[in-house]
Amino acid sequence: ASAVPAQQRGPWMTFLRSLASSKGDLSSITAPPFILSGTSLVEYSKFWAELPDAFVAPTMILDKEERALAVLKWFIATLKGQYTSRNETLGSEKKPLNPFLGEVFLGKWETETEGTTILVSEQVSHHPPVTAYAIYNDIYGIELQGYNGQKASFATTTLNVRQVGHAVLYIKKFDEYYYITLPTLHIEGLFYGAPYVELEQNTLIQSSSGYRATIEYSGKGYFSGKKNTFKAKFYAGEESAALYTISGQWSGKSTIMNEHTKKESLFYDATEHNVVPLIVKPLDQQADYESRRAWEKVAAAVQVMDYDTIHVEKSKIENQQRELRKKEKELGIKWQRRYFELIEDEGPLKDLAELAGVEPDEKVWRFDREAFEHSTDSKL
Ligand code: 0T9
Repeated sequence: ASAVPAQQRGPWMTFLRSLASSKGDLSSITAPPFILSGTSLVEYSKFWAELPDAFVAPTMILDKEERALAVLKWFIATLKGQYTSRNETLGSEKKPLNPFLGEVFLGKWETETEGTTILVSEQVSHHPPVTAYAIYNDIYGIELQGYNGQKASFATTTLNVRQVGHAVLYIKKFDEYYYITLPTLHIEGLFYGAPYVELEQNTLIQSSSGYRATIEYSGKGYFSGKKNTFKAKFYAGEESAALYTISGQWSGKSTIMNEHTKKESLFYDATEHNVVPLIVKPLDQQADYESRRAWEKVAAAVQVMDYDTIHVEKSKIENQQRELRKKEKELGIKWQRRYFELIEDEGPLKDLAELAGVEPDEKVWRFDREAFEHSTDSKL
């Protein structure tokens, strides 16, 4: 049965055909209204810390092995929000709004135990699209930084999406880094108009303490016949025998097996965890380059599936951007990123990437916290 509304079946097939002939960048393809979301991709950075308790938990663990396991648990806990939340709230995966260069999304989580956790997300490149973000909690001394883009390719009925970029978690108290790679994914259910994400391949979490976790993903049927399954191996240093094996569903329950004692226990239950909503300033207090304010009219039109207004309002933003780029060219200047800078990857992260066996990016986007704190945007 198709989830495509009857009048949109033609446009949906046209859209699928343009997906098939597109060369990696999906952002510019127009999709029928029923599949559009009024949320910009720059917002998706929030999924890393919607569970502030899991985010800060590693900072309170003195034992480094236990701490690395807590980082793994937090990471597993983020997956449900990252990859299934549109299905849960909107009925299927939706096509996010394509962020413009310089678009920012800011917010904070306020919880009784964890205090304030801050999110700064910025679109730092438009062609190809790249979003950079920083999330930090000063009370617990933890910070996550990262950036990501996507390379897509279409094969028969699925859309394959490779993620570019990585995330780095830093724990101040132990001066410890965790280098996190991003999984590849594919979009299923496209033909029926009910797209959903399946993760594939793996994620690597390499700690500067030496601990390392590899997480392998699969969709329905590969490991267990259930969707969203994973199998993680947890290692100390260069050792080739895993200390623990963690497996199950990242959107449900997973268990941890101690490879030495062969004892098994519950690792994480995603169904018991409730996300803490991010607090975002009211629209009238936001700058015009802030995501929700900039896209306000488009988002409202998406809500009521008013295709003409979506088109008119989107074009306004796109034309504005074209004008900006033209001006920059005339003046021979480059767009100044607000809170991130592209730097040569020297220092501890390069070593960590090498330790993890991943090819380090030559240049990486890093948060300029001072620039952020000196701006009015830091008044959240
Ligand atoms: C980083 C995440 C990412 C962004 C999204 C592929 C995708 C854009 C990128 C990778 C986040 O940390 C995690 C989750 C979901 C990813 C999105 C799923 C998706 O479908 C979109 C792409 C661009 C589309 O919208 C494809 C067209 C559409 C018809 C499918 C709904």
